[in-house]
Amino acid sequence: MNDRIVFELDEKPVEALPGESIWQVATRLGMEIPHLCHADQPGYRADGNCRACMVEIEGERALAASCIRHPTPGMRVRTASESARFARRMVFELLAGDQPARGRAHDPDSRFWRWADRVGVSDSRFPEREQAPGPDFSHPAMAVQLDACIQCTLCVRACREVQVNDVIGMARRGHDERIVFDFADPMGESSCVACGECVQACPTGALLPKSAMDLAAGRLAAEPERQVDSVCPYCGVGCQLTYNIRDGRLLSVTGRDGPANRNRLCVKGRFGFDYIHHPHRLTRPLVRREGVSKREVDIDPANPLTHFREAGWEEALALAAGGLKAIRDGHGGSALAGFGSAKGSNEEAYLFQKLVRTGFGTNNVDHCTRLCHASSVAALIEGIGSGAVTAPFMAAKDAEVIVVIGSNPTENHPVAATFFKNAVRQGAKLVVMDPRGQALKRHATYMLQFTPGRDVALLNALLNVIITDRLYDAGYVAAHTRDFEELRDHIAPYTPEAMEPLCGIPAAVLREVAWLYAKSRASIIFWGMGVSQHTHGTDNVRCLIALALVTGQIGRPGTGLHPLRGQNNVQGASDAGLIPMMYPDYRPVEDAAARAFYEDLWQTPLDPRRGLTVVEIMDAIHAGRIRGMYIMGENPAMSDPDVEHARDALATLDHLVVQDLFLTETAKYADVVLPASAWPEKTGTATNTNRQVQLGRQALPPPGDARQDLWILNQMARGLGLDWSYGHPREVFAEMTRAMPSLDNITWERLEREGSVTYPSLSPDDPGQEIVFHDGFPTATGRGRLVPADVIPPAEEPDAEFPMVLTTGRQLEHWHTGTMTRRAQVLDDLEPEAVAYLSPADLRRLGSGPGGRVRVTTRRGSIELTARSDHGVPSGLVFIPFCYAEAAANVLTNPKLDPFGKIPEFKFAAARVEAVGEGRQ
Ligand SMILES: Nc1nc2c(c(=O)[nH]1)N[C@H]1C(S)=C(S)[C@@H](COP(=O)(O)OP(=O)(O)OC[C@H]3O[C@@H](n4cnc5c(=O)[nH]c(N)nc54)[C@H](O)[C@@H]3O)O[C@H]1N2
Ligand SMILES: Nc1nc2c(c(=O)[nH]1)N[C@H]1C(S)=C(S)[C@@H](COP(=O)(O)OP(=O)(O)OC[C@H]3O[C@@H](n4cnc5c(=O)[nH]c(N)nc54)[C@H](O)[C@@H]3O)O[C@H]1N2
Ligand SMILES: [Mo]
Repeated sequence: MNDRIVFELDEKPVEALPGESIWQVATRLGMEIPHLCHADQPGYRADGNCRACMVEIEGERALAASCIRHPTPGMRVRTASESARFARRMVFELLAGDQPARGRAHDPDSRFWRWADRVGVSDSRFPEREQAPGPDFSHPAMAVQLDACIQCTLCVRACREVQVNDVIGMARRGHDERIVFDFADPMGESSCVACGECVQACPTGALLPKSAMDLAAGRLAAEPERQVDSVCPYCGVGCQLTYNIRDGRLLSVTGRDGPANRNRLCVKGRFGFDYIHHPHRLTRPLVRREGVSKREVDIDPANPLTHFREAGWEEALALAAGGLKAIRDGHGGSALAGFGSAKGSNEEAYLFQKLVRTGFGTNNVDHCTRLCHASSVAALIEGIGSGAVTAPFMAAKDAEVIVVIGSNPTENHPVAATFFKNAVRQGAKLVVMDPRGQALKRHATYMLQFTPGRDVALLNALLNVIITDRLYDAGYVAAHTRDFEELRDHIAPYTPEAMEPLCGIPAAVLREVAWLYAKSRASIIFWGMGVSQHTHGTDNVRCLIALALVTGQIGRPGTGLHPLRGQNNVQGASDAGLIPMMYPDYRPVEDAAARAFYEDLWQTPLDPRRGLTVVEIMDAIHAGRIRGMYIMGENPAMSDPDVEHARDALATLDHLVVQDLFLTETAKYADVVLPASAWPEKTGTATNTNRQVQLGRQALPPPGDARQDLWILNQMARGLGLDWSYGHPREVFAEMTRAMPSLDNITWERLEREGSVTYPSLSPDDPGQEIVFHDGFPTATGRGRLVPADVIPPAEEPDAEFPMVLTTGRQLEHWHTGTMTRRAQVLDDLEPEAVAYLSPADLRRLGSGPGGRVRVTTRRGSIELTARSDHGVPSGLVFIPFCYAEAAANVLTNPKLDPFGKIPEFKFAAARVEAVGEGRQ
């Protein structure tokens, strides 16, 4: 290749890499050129507007902005010539004059002032700006003080080009030019989603995180004393971040350049951390008071002492483990069950399932994956022999067609969504399939807003077109799949014309989408709970797998199957064996060879029968078969379907131990509550949706007498008669690498050094295989299996009494059952009350308006909450987030299970909605 560019930089010959600017070459070679409007960070385009980086180029009269100027062969550049330095100093002097003097600066240590120091400018000869705009403190998380704004437009690029939220823009011209939110709204009233990217980008302190400010003075109050690199505890994206710490508290959080986030964060990752400092944190073990009934759960989490008494660790652990041991010894291990956590580390998840399997003597161990992607994993293991993603979500950048089905990533995987939006800006076509019109709609080439629960009808129609019109990849089908003929024969009647009335999408559109997906150079599918949480969730995923397999849209860059995993560590917890039918690495408990392997490793005989799943465990409690439970880091009294039934089960238990950060709805039924460590208080690994194993580091100690989850697990094991003595998580990780071939070549030391390694990793220096299955699948035959699916109606269809469809899910600001985010001030300020989203038409029909109260009733129960008008919601549908304890959506949901994944139908129930009281129209 002839793209070598040799030129002269400060009289030395240097070489530019392809595409490098002069600034980048100089910086790479260790030279310093000031820069303000240029962020040398992934995703940021150089703009060259501030002129702080000017250099002299021989033969040119004007100086050049080095961040946008590219070298040409033989060019002679001088970065430190007198004229370049003079011009740069002048730029800083002018800018310094245009904002509060350093003594009054909002951030006296901003990038601007640090560069000003380096170029030797401390104040300005120029008069201060007369009419600086006043402060805007309307947003709960961020302060806007445009008197320090230098119009560098970094925040505009952050908002429009990096996170693609399109809120910040420039308005007016010339001297009056200024940044605005939407149509010059106060930030707090704009459509800002509070990702904070603009705050992280701003070089002057014009945008600042309120958490670190003295608001009255309008300035940063404190610099962090120390910083700790870790990973975000919220979703499965796995953003790397830095905690900024002062006085034993998290002052603020900054995004780091991790492989899944490239410095980006969302509102929860950036502004949602103060839950760890909330006064409701449990700081002492609690024991239920003598004689207090478990039907008596009207307990204020601020004051548990009405129903519980405090106890020392020794007593609490003796009671906690002793109660479980007594049940085991009296009724056998299968009278016990455990729910582990996808919010903790891999090491904790591994120890939890080992404790249940070897200490309780049962496989009754499960976790929230059952309510989440259990159906996806069932279909993936059946179809392609592996339950994890075949490609990371970053693969979207190499795709020509991106399909997002039953997933709302702008709210639930917001940082992943930014990369989808980036890909669309680069020319990829986005197809969104969702009954609700969600935020990605704006970026979509096709928005298929189809009938809820009719995924199989929609997807079978696509398969029908692909097979009938011979759009499939016959070579790939012959080489890498089996049972094609069965699928072909099965799919024949599912023509787009036949499916149109079922799924509500015109046949012609179904044909276009089928052609688009099949014929593109590279198509990739992302899916979420809208697909998995149905009694036919496994069938839905079988169709997605079939789409990818018949078209060969898998195993190459820009192709694949990606179930967007939910919890920060649900991939890792599942890999570690927190599943009733599988040991670590998905080895079936009923497989004698697998059992022998783990019996040998753990030096204990193991139960050969598969255990019960989450919802089955609740039923088994009612049936008197399960009497004791250990629940760590899950809140089933809010997250299970038909939650009154689940709460009733919890109240029936002879013995319940709950290990959490707060007195959750679940902990209210406990005999013993063990106060545990939040993610920023522990060190451990977590595995994100991309199969990236990442290291989280402890930033702070747990409060009061709360303890590390790992320590508590050790003590509980000892109480059950196991001789555990795991000290540091690295010891557990070392055992895991012996138990789990998927972790081959990944060591603790490597993670400490590299921060993130993708599995499978083929050698100690292989960063990991991001795209898998380019030449076959880890199935018995090496082929992917095509499994046909029939259209099965939802378990409960609307009727005269319950004429509407209830679907449940999430909001950007809140996490699941709200335990953490409703105790994070910014998040709670942004979404403070329980809401039901209805179409404007239905609201009118109900005689209510936005802000009015509605009662939503299903065959399970009834809740009252505030109505919100949403144009994205089709008439006949009501959407309710399940995070509000005062109006718990799961009082309403249907617990009917998918027969394969055992996942309940959270996304479909027949419901009735009525207005109550006056609407505030
Ligand atoms: N802010 C926030 N982020 C989260 C979480 C959180 O609690 N809060 N939780 C995390 C977890 S554990 C998970 S699993 C993920 C979940 O992330 P998502 O899968 O995005 O979550 P949901 O909001 O439950 O549902 C997704 C979409 O399914 C659509 N849908 C409803 N019914 C149907 C249907 O019949 N068919 C189809 N195709 N779509 C339908 C809904 O309209 C919704 O847009 O989010 C993770 N991220
Ligand atoms: N209606 C409806 N219900 C649903 C869903 C839906 O879409 N609709 N989605 C389902 C899905 S996908 C999921 S994943 C589940 C989630 O259901 P859950 O896992 O039950 O929900 P979370 O609120 O995430 O519960 C996590 C708990 O762990 C605690 N915790 C956090 N960090 C730690 C830690 O480090 N140590 C310990 N010991 N505790 C910790 C928190 O305080 C909280 O109580 O909900 C399911 N339920
Ligand atoms: Mo989930």
